[in-house]
Amino acid sequence: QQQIKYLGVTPPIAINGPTKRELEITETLQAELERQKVFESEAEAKLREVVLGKIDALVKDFVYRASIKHGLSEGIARSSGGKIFTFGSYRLGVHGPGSDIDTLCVVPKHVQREDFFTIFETMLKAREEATEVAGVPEAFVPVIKTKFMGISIDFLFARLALPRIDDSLELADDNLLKNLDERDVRSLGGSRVTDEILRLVPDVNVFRLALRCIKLWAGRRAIYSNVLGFLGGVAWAMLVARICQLYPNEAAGAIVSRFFIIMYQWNWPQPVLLKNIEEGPLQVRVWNPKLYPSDRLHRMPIITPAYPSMCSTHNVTQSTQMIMTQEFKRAAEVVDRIIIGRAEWSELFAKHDFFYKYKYYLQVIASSGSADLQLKWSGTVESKLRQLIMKLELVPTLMCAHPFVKGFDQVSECWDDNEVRRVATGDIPEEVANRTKLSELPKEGEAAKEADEAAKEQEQKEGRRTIWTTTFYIGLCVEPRPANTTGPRKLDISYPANEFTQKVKQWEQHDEASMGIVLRHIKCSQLPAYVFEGDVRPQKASTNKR
Ligand code: 3AT
Ligand code: MN
Ligand code: MN
Repeated sequence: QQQIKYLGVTPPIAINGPTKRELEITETLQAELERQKVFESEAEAKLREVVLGKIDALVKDFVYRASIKHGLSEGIARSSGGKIFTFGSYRLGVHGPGSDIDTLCVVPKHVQREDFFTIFETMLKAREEATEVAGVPEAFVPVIKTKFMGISIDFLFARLALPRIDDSLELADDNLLKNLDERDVRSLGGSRVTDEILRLVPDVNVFRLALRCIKLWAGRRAIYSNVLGFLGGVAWAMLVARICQLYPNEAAGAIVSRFFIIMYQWNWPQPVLLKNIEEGPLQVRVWNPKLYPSDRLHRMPIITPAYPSMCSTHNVTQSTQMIMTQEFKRAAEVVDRIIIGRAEWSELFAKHDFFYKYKYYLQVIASSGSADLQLKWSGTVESKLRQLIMKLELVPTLMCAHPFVKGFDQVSECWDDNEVRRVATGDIPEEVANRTKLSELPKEGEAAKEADEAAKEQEQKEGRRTIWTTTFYIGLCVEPRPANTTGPRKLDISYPANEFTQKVKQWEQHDEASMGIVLRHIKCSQLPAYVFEGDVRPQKASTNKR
């Protein structure tokens, strides 16, 4: 008997094509996604191509100039090449209007990382199309962020151990990673993973439409965030890719339906793999729960397909896993109804109900006196929130600690220390509330510094201080009181709370005088109006009646 060829670590579940109904719901899905504005316009798509052409030329020019600077001859400098690769949502073909283009600049071995943050950054700044050029050389994955002709671009850099980089170069060969700096290996990772995902799906267009649906759904349901213990873009892409492998001839609407059913029933911690994990030429760790106890802690392992394979879902906790599982279930039920014509796709994309769901919430309030500082401080606090979640999960009466996917940034104008203290503890008096507004922090340091200049000027003129706060929310699900007992259910979270504040204060740039961190336990009725974003507040609960 002839063996069927297939992509993935197991044979497909079914190889049939779509039914008439499945084609219909795929069409209505496409239409709903258009209505929800997930696609860019044709003009924007063209503009992106123009931008990519220009930056490809710019990178080649950079390699030439850096080669000359390092003393190479004109001829060799000319033939040194240089090539850009894209990754992220643009490369996958699931980007929306306003998405950035994640771009990797690959250069030959004589061009240094330092050249990237000097020569290339200067060349970018000199271009009139480029606005907001900001290099972050010290990041774990160093990057230059820019806006070019209105399109955001993240530039990564990788130097290969090759004398020249031709346009025909591909990044799939693991041997390319030999003798590279760790940062170069990391920078290459994003591109290698996206390329591999696209190679491992049976039909790229089906994959794209299904993934767009899943991304929109996960965003609306507030479960799209790697940092806070849900899944990030790459993990969602790999899950959808796996379902595509299992139903290689299905239409996108059917893939979405199978996606929710299979993910709801998935036998975690069995990993989701797009191919078998491979060993490779480097002395680096590849995900392996048999070998590494820390890898056994991963609750929902979703493993990247390019060497060195890693777990993309390291941050998932008991609570976030539980919440995602509930969302898979809800979504599977909605899609079931869509299939039989009893619901519309728009219902799948209904907004989350996080602020209606719990009786108690924990506010985590990070504050400081400058936007530039607040950017880093709130980022530090956010990156440690999952450790708080894990500690809360150990509190016996707490069934679930549900982090909300984003913090709310506010600015307050304060007259005196007392007002500053009240703002930092989330206990804002009415008169200060009038001087407080929601205001997203600038995305990067330069813009933050400008905001700080303006604030300082105002302070000198009017005597009021500007205080930045970022408030994160954690929904607390408390075990119901056992029958035939009375009085409020005890919930003591002081231990995890103290431990958390101590942890974040260990940050090397923490300064007690200028940065605040406060945890505040509130009832749902105390939630500030801004969290409802214009929706109606829930009615006062009538639990005491009965
Ligand atoms: P958008 O459409 O751009 O919102 P995306 O999936 O392209 O969605 P990003 O541009 O934020 O999202 O990220 C693209 C990739 O870059 C995903 C991940 O491999 C990598 N990446 C993102 N943020 C970081 C980070 N802080 N550190 C390291 N890698 C990151
Ligand atoms: Mn992107
Ligand atoms: Mn990006």
